Amino acid sequence: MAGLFDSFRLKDVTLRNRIGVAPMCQYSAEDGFPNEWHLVHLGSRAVGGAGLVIVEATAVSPEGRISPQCTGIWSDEHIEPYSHIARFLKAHGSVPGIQLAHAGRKASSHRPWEGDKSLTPDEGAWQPIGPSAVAFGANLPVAPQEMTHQDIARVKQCFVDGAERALTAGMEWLELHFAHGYLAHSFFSPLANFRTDEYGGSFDGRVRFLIETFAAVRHVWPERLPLTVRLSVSDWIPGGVTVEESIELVKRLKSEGLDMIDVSQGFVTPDTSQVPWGPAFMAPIASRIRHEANIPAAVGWMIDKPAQADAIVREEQADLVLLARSMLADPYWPYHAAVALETGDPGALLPDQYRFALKRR
Ligand code: 8CM
Repeated sequence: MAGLFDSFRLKDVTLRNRIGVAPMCQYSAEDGFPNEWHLVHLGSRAVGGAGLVIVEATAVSPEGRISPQCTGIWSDEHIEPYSHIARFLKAHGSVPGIQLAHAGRKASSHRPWEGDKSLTPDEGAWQPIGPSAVAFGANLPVAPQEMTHQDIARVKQCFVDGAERALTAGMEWLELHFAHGYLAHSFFSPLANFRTDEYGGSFDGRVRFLIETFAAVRHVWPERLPLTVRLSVSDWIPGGVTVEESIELVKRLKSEGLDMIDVSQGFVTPDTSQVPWGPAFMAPIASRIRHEANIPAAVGWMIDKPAQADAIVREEQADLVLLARSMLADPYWPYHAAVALETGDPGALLPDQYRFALKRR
């Protein structure tokens, strides 16, 4: 039975342990270019011992950014700084991954610490797009423009181009962001998709954009490298996405070549009142999806204790834990977890520069 510090192989990629840095957002880029901040932020977590480091939600097109400061990969000029990051992560024992994203109707916003609300035209707002011309609401009151078939084809191609650039940059693990109310999730959810054409309505219609985008990316992303999807598997709102529907979607994605499902949840509307928050609350749901769709799974949310993360892996609820806040609080979370669990060789997670000094006597 595998534990948190056993290696994990998916396709031709082997992670040194079952701990990943979840894709987040640093809201610290200019014109989409990652910079020294991103290198140090991500690099520190590789030095801290993570098996997988996923670069933040990276926009496949300028209008797909959440904020003007989000990273992007919409031009060939973006490739070089990502290759720098990928090289460093790999040199320190982590597999370099990246999440490709389009914010849909949640685009054109201030950074969270600057108000977290829609930009105004004089602040440089742009027109968000989405499946239907219905706003997220609350802090994001701007209605998106309903996407035409031409828009849909263009954005799919942006995901494909982004995947090719990520590969050129040396990324070895690709995740598509189909969660948290951003573009793909807003196609999937009946709470955001009110289309009457073939991209809306029935389950088949609502998953069409996701399946087509995934299949197009799989076509260019090498078979030997993992391709995963982060999915909001429940909207926690009556009439929204359910776990049962998500299992059916995961099965269809699997038949298109999905290698792992990254189980997430919620945020397609501002109503979070029914989210069953609690320690590792998504782990039992990840377990159900992992078993019913028969596919490797990653899980996050409110996982901060080493024993809890280890139990999730040992009980086969998930193959990987993806940590966000815990990693922000402690870049050395994997090293500290190895010390706490007294498993393996914690020092082996550290670079030479630190290992010799921190050698446990
Ligand atoms: C950023 C902000 C909010 C989210 C996010 C991110 C980045 C990645 C992700 O989710 O998966 O919900």
